[in-house]
Amino acid sequence: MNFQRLVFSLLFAITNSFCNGQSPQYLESNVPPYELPELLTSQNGETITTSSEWVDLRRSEIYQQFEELVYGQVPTHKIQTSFKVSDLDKNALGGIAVRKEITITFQANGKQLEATLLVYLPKTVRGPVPVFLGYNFYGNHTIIGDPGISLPSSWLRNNATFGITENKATELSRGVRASRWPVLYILSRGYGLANIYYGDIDPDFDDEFKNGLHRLIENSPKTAEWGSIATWAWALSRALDYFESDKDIDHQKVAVIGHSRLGKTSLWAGASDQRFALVISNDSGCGGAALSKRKFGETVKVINDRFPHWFCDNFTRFNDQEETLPIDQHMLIALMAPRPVYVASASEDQWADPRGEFLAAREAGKVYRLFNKQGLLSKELPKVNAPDNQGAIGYHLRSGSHDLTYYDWKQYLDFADRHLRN
Ligand code: GTR
Repeated sequence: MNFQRLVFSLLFAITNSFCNGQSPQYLESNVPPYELPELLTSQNGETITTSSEWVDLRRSEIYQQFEELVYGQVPTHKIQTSFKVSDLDKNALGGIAVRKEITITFQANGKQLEATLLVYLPKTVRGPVPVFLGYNFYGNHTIIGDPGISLPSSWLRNNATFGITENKATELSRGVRASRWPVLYILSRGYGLANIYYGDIDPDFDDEFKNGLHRLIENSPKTAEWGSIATWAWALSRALDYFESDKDIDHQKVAVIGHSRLGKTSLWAGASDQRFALVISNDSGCGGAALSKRKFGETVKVINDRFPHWFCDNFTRFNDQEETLPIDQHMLIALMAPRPVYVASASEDQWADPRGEFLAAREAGKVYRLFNKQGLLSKELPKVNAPDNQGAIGYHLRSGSHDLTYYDWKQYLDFADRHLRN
């Protein structure tokens, strides 16, 4: 690890523990003894032995528990969604790509909200192309220095380094997050990339659900209703609705990807909407791929205290009570079965508990076996930069810090080639 990264990792750990008022647990020897809830035993004690028993019975039991206790149900109130291609450049990025912007309009109770879906498609590929779909943290214009991308008008988190002040997007931040989105590389591998700024859907701060999509619905969410993660996940499905109407996109080959809180989001989107053909969680940690019962790094109480708007209120019942959770995150990963799913961690990202992410991904393999699919091959946490990715579940522990890098993308594209190109 170079000196700068070491300092950054230490600062990150110190800031996190400082914010929490309690020090995070980073010692394997202090992980409490825990028992994972059984994937293959139904609530009335039946053992699940076939894929159809999983599909017909167990899957929905587990899904409902996550809905009620962790992420929250989508309110029954109907939100109308419509799409309009608001910008099209058939010669983008020096002529190698098609760039589209689709304005998504959400309407309910006479109010409306607009979000912009940015799509790049490679011109070298004929016919509908498979696409990676994900959210960005600072605006679509930050993913590549393309002057044609429109700036978001919604609230942004200030970041002086990125040229964002007064919570507004400026020209200065074009391309500042290009390292996370290697657009040219993705296109060169024959895939499209679709992106939405997550704040277009729900600005990421606790305002008691007065902004974003929540503003369209009169009442604030009930204890089992959606927090921001479920809201972001729901809107990813609306992007998928749009793909079904776009003949340039292969809507049956859409990989949903997210980093960190947006990795939690991609997992919940993949669990909620089985049209997603491949699901990728990059460094998602607590409330994502990491097992909660290990209480390693970020814990349920810490995440609920710091981000009260992310999960449904019921999740706070498990603050410092992880042992009473009737589910754990291996079950979330299992909800993807038999579709391919990839979980990635980073060696310096102990806050997200790499081992807990690996163990959850490995345990989910039990369900894949019902479908005659191989999960992870490794019994122990793989070494850094040695991916375990030959089965339908992929995992790697990248060297380095909490980030989405070219190395991660290379693994995802190779994995997608194996699963989406047949
Ligand atoms: C951290 C949070 C993590 C993760 C991360 C991120 O502060 O504790 O759960 O979501 O933010 O999204 O970058």
